[in-house]
Amino acid sequence: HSADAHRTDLMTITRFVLNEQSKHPESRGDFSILLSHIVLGCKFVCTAVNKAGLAKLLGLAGETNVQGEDQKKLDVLSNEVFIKALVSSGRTCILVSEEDEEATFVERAKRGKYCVVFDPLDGSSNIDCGVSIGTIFGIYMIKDGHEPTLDDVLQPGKNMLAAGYCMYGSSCTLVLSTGSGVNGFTLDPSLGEFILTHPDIKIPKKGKIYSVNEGNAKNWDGPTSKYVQNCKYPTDGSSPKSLRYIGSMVADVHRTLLYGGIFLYPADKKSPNGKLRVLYEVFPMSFLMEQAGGQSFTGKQRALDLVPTKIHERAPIFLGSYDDVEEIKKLYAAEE
Ligand code: AHM
Ligand code: MG
Repeated sequence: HSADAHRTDLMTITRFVLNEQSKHPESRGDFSILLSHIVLGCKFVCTAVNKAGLAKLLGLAGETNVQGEDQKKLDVLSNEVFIKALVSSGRTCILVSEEDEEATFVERAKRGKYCVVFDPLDGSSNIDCGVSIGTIFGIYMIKDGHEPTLDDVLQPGKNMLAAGYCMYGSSCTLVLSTGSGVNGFTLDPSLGEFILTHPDIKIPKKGKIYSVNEGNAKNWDGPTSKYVQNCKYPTDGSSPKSLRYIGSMVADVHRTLLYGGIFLYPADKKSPNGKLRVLYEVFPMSFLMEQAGGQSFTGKQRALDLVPTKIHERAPIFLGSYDDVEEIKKLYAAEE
């Protein structure tokens, strides 16, 4: 009986990834080890996020703790935890974090073949009011036996080996793709393990929700304005779409993945490249969307085809249900 199996035959994320990797005899368990260090970072941040409100209540924020250290801001703390966990995994060579201006090159003794790009705590404006935030990550692999350089991470998103995010919401959910579909795992706090709860996620072909910061509407270009107008006043006899916008990419994308619809952070007159970062926001989310059967578009091209020239580069982004993204693609094509 399957419900029973669910309760007694627990598919942890480690077991799941080990199973997946066993299909590739060339992999020597390195990826599983790397992932277990990412998972550790996520668990730590989850605990820190859950305690954040309490810490403030007790008057700890901004004060010094027992060791005489200043209380670190949650995003700074999360970054340090991920950097240390990734370096100590012994499986990484280059790390790019939203929090650090420069990439981190791992010292030779601790070096491995993976490059990890990540945003340790995305959605920072939501931290102080307890709304969902998340960690986003993408993984590349360097070619064997060569000295790592920035070019190893300045690669199109389609070259990523794996991508995922962890959402610190009403529960802690980790969504992962290693290039053969998308799977979701929920942290069981009593076990301290991520358990497979959302196997083989597929995004609905068409959705009923659009998600965008409409406060920027006055600066949008023609196709974006037209698309959002169509969401509200459809001309084909269909019902208007609902608007949902949290302002946390992980939460907005997670809802889009499960319920369908479209998430957009378009270019505008003030930010011609939009706001979101190519390497550790646009690419991982686009990778997951495509793996779930959706699409991701920059207004000019398939997002995963983009070749970044700087590690903190930005790009406009339209991602979600296949049919909904198809519509915005047509509007941009008509522009040209
Ligand atoms: P952050 O990295 O400073 O947290 O900014 C990224 C966040 C995304 O999570 C979210 O999609 C977007 O910024 C929201 O931006 P805005 O407040 O302009 O709508
Ligand atoms: Mg961010």
